Amino acid sequence: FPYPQVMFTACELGVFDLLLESGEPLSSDSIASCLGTSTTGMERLLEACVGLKLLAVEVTQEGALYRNTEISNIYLTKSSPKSQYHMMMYYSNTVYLCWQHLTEAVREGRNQYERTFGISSQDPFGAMYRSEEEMLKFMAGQNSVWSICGRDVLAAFDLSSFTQIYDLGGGGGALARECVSLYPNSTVTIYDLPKVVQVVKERFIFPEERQIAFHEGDFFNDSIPEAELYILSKILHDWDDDKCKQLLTKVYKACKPGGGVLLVESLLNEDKSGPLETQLYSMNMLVQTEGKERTAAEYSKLLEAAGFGVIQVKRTGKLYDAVLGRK
Ligand code: ASE
Repeated sequence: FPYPQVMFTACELGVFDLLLESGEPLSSDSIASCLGTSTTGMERLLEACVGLKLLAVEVTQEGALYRNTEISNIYLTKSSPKSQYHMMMYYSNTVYLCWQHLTEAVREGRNQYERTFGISSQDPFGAMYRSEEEMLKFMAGQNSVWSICGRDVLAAFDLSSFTQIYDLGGGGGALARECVSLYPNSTVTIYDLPKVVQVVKERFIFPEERQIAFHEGDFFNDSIPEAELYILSKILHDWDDDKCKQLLTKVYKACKPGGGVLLVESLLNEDKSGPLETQLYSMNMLVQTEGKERTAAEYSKLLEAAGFGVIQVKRTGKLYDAVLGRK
């Protein structure tokens, strides 16, 4: 049964936000009337959320009263610093639509933008960024995961000797922000497509954040400036081996001697027996991109093919891991 849909719908309707703001348990009728939904639908949604332990219920003389659990307060309310609300909305309104065509994706071995949205899938990011609204949802969704594991991936290695850092495909900038906070002597330049950079400057990074700079470009077709460290966070998993080697070779040429590249990815076990989360991410890469999730050995091979020498791997125990290659 589609458990996540229950969580997505409760998020989208604002159930968790309302219960956080109210500060006291509420009845199903009052939640329905505050959120402008049917009572019969809301009652069942709340009961299912209790079953999923996203809400707690307390039965009083006036009837059932609902409140948030700790998990939903932390992750499912919009205003929490660790909110995953935007990721939920991206999954609910985009990712899950592509998954409707998983069977065809497996038959054909390619992403499902044409079937799902009626748009060409030649250029996956052209398709993913088909409107400014879609692009914003993706950027906000991608940002939210770094509130949970941004520190872990950046602290996996001591990066304090690198002061000039480029975050290639840095998107919404949340990882860049974590990076300058953890390494106060560093400057991080977010390198991304012009339309992404314009939006990140307007909506996500404030001008006061002086350690963060911007560079508009397409890393496959435009030049990559010289730097000491390049972060490629969830970039290689979007592309096939040829494109990955092409990009890494370009990064290697641009990289200062003694510099390096930090890959931030969700690593598969060497025998691909897990983790389940990563196996499912890899299926998601099939329906949405041209890439896949890989093992540490597979990433090491790609790095070596591009010229990188000493390669170190750190598993964080969270969703995303870190691989460092040195020039
Ligand atoms: C990408 C990351 C994601 C491209 C498409 C994507 C995510 C969802 N769709 O680089 C977020 C991370 N989730 C997964 C499944 O990797």
